Amino acid sequence: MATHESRRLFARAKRVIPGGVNSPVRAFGSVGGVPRFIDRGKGCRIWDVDGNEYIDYVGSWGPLILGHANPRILKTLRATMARGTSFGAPTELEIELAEEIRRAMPGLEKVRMVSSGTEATMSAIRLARGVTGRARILKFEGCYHGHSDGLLVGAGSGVATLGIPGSPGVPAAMTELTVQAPYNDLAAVADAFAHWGDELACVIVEPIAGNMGFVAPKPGFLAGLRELCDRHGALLIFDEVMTGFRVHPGSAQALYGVDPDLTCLGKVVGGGMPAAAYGGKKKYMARVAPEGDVYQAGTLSGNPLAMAAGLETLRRLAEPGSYEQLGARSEQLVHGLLEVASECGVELCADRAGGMWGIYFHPGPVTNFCEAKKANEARFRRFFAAMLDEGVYLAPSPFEAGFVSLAHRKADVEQTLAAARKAMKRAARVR
Ligand code: HOZ
Repeated sequence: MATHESRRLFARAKRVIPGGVNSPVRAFGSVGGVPRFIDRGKGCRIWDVDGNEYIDYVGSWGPLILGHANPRILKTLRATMARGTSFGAPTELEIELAEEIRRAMPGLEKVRMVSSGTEATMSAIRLARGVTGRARILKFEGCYHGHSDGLLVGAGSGVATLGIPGSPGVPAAMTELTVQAPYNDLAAVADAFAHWGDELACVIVEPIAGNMGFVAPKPGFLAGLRELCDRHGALLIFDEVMTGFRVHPGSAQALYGVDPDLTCLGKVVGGGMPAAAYGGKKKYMARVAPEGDVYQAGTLSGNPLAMAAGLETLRRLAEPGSYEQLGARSEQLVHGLLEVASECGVELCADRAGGMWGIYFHPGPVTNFCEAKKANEARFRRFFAAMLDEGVYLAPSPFEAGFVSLAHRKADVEQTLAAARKAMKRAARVR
């Protein structure tokens, strides 16, 4: 496969951009090889600058649930753009998107738009601290909630991919306020509450962990968190940046029937443009400035292009059959990959929900970060590289979930599985 143009651009990028990329995991550091510079996308496919075609399971890391260059999104963007790109003043589109979110997720009685998932989680935590007057927070090992200081502890995603515990530049005083527990371990959370009880402002959790691969919550885990938070006067925050509108029409909170106090959204709600949001119960959201005293602001918050793309995406998703289709595709993929692995004598476990999925080269089950880290990384690297050669673009890290979109057809997944059959044979040679 020709990669000289990507190579050339990567070398050029490294001269002006740290590591040649604008987000660490894109550099292919843990999987090796040259990161593909993308020229264009259409539906479930992308083409790199060397003209190679790939079936894409990254989907811009989740936002592109309708696929690349979706005609409805492009049409609404063109129409919105013609009226101006940003005003720093309110527009009707912001209300429409907030209303659409509340319709689908009634727990978000009020919603504040921001521009990235990092901003959403950071702001929700500030709000939880403001509401409770407490400073400590509890997060789970391997969960990733963006790159704000207090959350870069035991984080998944790029931090796990780089294999680093945290980051220089984060003062110890910030992370001292972050208590950690293993994912899916209610007893550890109960212990943390026993120890820190009236100091914990909130528990923040990815209701399905997607930044250490794909880890589903055990039955009762999320409900148990709800109960512990209620008992100790802490707020429960669901970070649904990844799962929001991805795993169920009402997101993971509807899928598991657990009602958090605050929810963070991102990715899908921006429809491929930079938008994110946090919201929740009115009594808490009333504390957000200017209605309340907890400050948070942003020049491009509620940007009209991002609102228009998000709104059109949510409207398309609300049409009948969307989630059945996403579920059928991820099921076809995961089931097929397990079959291929078993044919090749490779230990693999896999799981999915809606349009989100993940695999581990591990006999399974994987229920937390410690287990996720035991998966065979060398085998993943081999599989990743072989899939790329076969024209399938997976996330370049074993610690990221995969995504299917409404543009992935049955035949695309069949083609992927044919590629996987060859790639798995190559992965099988790695011990
Ligand atoms: N943290 C993102 C995935 N969980 C990666 C973002 C990116 O590199 O674009």
